[in-house]
Amino acid sequence: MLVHAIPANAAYEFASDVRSGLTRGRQKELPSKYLYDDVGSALFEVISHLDEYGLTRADERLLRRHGPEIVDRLEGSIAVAELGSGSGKKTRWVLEALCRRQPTFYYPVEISHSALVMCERELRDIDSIAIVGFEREYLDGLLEVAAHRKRGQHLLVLFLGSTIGNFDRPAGLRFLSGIRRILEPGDWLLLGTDLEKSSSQLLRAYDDELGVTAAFNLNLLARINRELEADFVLSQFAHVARINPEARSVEMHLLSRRMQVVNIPAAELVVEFAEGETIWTESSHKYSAEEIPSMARASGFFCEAQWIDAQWPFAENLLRAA
Ligand code: AVI
Repeated sequence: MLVHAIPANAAYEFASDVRSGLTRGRQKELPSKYLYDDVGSALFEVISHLDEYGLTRADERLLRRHGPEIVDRLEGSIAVAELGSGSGKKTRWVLEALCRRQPTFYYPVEISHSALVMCERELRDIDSIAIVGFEREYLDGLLEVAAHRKRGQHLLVLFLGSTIGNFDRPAGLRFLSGIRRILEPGDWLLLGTDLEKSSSQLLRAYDDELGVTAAFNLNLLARINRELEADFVLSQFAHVARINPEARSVEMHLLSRRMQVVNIPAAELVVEFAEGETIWTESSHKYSAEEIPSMARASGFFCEAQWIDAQWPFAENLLRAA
């Protein structure tokens, strides 16, 4: 696989995001994209196998069952870009259906190098596929993919796994509009969205018994120790999952078990934590099936079709660039 690698300023950006997130007045915060270094990506892969976390399996079930039907709806020659490919396992069903029809370029866009490598290993056996990875932020990568498209070819963008839910609602709409601006009329977006479910089911999904989600969350502090020479003592922080009913989301926090001071030399920062204070590390927004078509319209798409899983409320939405 050809991989276009990440620009060298990533370490500076990480230090500066950590500095601004941990010096916020009311609520300390770290961007959830930093959960996915090599360790975090591997832990997320384990989460997707946990009984309590049905999201990834629902996504994959829908794609396995409806992949050929999804592909039948796309006319003409298609190239596929995937934002946040992860291991690539669930993408196989769409790619296999498309590759039976035409030789296909597949462009995974990922900030995790190890996830790109995993994805290539998972999918390279598909006949008539060429894989070109972009180690980039989503929209930067998509811009480059769009520049590679051939005349008359349409793009199918895959944004699966309800990663859209990790944006708040306004930011999610801005992100969809950002995708739309890069696309041309007649291009496609296949959007996976996790649907609303009971608080108890959500709390189990985001605070599993084995403690894998806790490790996934705490790894963010371990990453700051590794990459920014910080001295977080992991046992002095606890993973917490919380429902936010107004935002219709479940949040992950890291709670300081006592008053403590942490040094982060590479970010030129010394941070104080009060006992019980939290760092907000992620929000996962949940949707009603009915709100997706209006989100699509508001961002310049038309919702052509929607498939909902019978076991775990999750929707696959096929949007056409209007
Ligand atoms: C990647 N993303 C959609 C996952 C989610 O459910 O929000 C990340 C995750 N966080 C905790 N468990 C899984």
